[in-house]
Amino acid sequence: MHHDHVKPFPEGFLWGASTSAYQVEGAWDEDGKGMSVQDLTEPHDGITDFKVTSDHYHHMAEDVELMAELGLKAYRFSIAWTRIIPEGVGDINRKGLEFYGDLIDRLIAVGIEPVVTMYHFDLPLALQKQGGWSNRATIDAFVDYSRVIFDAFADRVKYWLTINEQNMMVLHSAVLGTGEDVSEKSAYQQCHHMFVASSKAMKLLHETHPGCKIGPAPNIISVYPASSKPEDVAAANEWSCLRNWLYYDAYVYGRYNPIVWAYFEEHDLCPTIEPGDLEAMAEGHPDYLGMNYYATETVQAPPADMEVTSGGDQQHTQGIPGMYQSVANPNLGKTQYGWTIDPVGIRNTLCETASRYDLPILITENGLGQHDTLTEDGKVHDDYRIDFLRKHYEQARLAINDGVKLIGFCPWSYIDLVSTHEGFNKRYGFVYVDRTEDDVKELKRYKKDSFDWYKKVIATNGADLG
Ligand code: BGP
Repeated sequence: MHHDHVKPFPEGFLWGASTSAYQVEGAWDEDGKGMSVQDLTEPHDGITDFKVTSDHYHHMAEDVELMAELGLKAYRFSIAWTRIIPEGVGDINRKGLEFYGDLIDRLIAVGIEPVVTMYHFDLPLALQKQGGWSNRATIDAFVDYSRVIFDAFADRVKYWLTINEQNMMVLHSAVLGTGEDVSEKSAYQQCHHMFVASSKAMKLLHETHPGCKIGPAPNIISVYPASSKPEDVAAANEWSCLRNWLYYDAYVYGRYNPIVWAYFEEHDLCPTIEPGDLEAMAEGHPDYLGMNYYATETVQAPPADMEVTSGGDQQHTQGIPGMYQSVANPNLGKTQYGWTIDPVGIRNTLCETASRYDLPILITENGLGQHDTLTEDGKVHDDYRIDFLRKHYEQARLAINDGVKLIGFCPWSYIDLVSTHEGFNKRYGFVYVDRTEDDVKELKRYKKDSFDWYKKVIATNGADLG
């Protein structure tokens, strides 16, 4: 809808930035940290592993100083489960608690709200060896881990996020390094266990720390029909149910989406549900919804002889025979890595989500992955990133005017880090880290042009997006 007078961003808006532990910290085997499934990744096809990354573990004080200079109001980071409980269950690693305690204290000292993701793609390897999320014991392990980190940090951390992109782990287990390319049937069983685990964690936090807020962080996007053909609209609706609403419906309403459940029945994918599981799901309620948004998808009804030759990645799928087929959207450009660029799509996605759930929403990720060039005088002229983010902020502000309770926006990423499967050269940060795929050099930090731009945006509470 058109707004004659566009209201500004609300006071207290959480101007943030995001990272995740395994992609930014490095120090993969230091100070008592156990191994996660990500630590199995080897360098391949000229792409680095996750052992050093941006070495935030050893540059944490410097990185927080730069955050303070940027003026961040919030910093979304994840806790590596294996730094806290190296084997996934059992002994607690005091040094891991100290590292995150120190980070949280430093953030608070400079007025930055910590937003903590409890688990971001880095399941402890010891749990994976016992079946990972296919094993119901992982539910209890996650709840025990939750109790440890709530007890340690919930006196200072108000905003929590349970599981990052559960939907992408279920749909793209191979790409996201979750250990194995699982069958669809077992992926949905794992998914069910994650629903129960995250619901129990939400309930636990509410019982033990009533002042805190907790929510999920799936990857949510509008799915457009390729045409006004009713069959294309049905394809878009069904894919959206399977990739988006299955997750928010389970987190918010504690139940399975009926369209998805029918798909499960049709394809013999129904998870085994033990007594008490649905009650647990119904008892965990998010206070807000995290949302990772990068790109929209456009789909049509699938041809009868449709073949799928690759699993795709977070923003790329070929389709599901009998449900939908992805097609290019002629109205949208693409990034260097083939993801569509759709700023209006963030407004569409926010409005669709708000009208379904009417909860506060925090954008937990959004950004542009692109090669950057460090000039001889130590600059990075990333006007393409500024343009990308500006357009998304403009649309987010319009979404607020449409009625969305948007409480903050945390672009991916605060600092350059290793992409999930496309290496270090796919950069997202406001801060450049000087290293290549195979040479970590000195990991010196440089402020990109987008750093100065974002600093001004934050200082004006979004009034100056220029
Ligand atoms: C999301 C993940 C992040 C992040 C981002 C960019 O799916 O939550 O961890 O990496 O996408 O994706 P990529 O690194 O594949 O470019």
